[in-house]
Amino acid sequence: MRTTVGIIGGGPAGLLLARLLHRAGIACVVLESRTRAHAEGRQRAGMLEQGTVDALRATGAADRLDAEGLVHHGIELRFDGERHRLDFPALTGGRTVTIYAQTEIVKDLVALQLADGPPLLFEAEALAVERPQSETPVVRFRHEGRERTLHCAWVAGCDGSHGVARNAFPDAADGRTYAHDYPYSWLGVTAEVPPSCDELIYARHARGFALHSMRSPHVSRLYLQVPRGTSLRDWPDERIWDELAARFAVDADWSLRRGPITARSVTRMRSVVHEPMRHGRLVLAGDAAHIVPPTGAKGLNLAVSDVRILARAFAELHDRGSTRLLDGYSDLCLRRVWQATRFSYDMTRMLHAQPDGDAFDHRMQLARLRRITASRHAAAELAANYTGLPLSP
Ligand code: RFL
Ligand code: PHB
Repeated sequence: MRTTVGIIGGGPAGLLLARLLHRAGIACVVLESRTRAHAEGRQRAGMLEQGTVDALRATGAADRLDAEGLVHHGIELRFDGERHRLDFPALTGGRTVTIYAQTEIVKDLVALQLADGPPLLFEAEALAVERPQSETPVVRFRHEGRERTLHCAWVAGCDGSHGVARNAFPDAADGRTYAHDYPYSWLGVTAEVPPSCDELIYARHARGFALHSMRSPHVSRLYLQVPRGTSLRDWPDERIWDELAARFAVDADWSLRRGPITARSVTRMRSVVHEPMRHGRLVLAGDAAHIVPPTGAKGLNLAVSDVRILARAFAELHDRGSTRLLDGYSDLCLRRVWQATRFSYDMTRMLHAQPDGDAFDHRMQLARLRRITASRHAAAELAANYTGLPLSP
């Protein structure tokens, strides 16, 4: 097989890149290692920045998002038994965020691509990227029991945090991985029950962090901070609901609706940034290049902003024969990536109980939260980051 851009990974980054390239008249092929059902069913992100919504709209992939997405005008911070709302439009000059599940974005993009897009191969596992520094890189992959090759002009590694594209980068002195581990995980559940709130609740509690999110007016999505290494076996449904209720408890009249839990998982929390994001004719985008803890809701949004920049760079090469934007791709993305990494780190540290935390840590967290709820300036800074910084901050 031959193509212009070989895309490894059919997650949000790979699928959106394929859509953008297709619209720019650039040939590409997407290789996805898992089945269609698996790729479409992975429960993950839910909160989209305005720029992410705009990007999906611009590719014609937002009909269902526009009909079913829930536009949110703020979030609630809970601590010390108090509720504090941050009004995003008032703090940011009119910006909002949208709740629409990553599973649905993937379904919408897969449907479009299979209808009129470039080839998308499921159960096609990339094994290695060869000759990334030559003008003829090759992706070796396994499909239908056979080993095959995809000859490309460029390769985009959109294969997530466990992908293989990254392995083709040399361990050279100018390349580096920066990583930070947080000493806790998130236990996430989806429940068939209407949300107990209109907007997301981020709760700081001495027992640990809790987040109330949603997927639709009938489906809630909730998260609990749990110790690293936690097993789901130790968390029967009753215990999950009791713990959520304790952490969301407020002095005012409010109660948590309970319902059947339909999905559950435990996710490790970490920050990782690989530098640079390009090696020869191999470029990385999304989780393949960086991971953030979910507290700031930035992972999917970063993946989308990477591929928006990347698609523009490929279009400039295609239309004008210039590699100027591709040459600047890594630096431009990394500036934004580090801003999102900082924001996710700060949100995580401010809201989670430190397992070995002393009374001083606790007081510092409360002081940070009080500053945000007391100062319009501090609240505006959080709101600007949460709703999304400009494409090139
Ligand atoms: P993905 O989604 O991991 O997709 C990578 C794809 O590559 C495939 N693949 C391969 N294909 C071929 N050959 C190989 N060798 C391959 N190896 C892997 C995989 O099967 C997969 O289909 O990466 P991508 O596209 O970069 O997208 C990134 C996002 O998925 C991720 O950042 C977000 O889900 C993070 N995230 C959130 N982000 C937000 O912006 N807002 C949120 O509210 C939010 N909440 C979350 C989250 C992530 C979570 N977890 C589970 C980590 C909540 C959670 C709990
Ligand atoms: C989610 O709905 O899954 C979600 C929302 C906001 C976050 C993290 C996850 O910060």
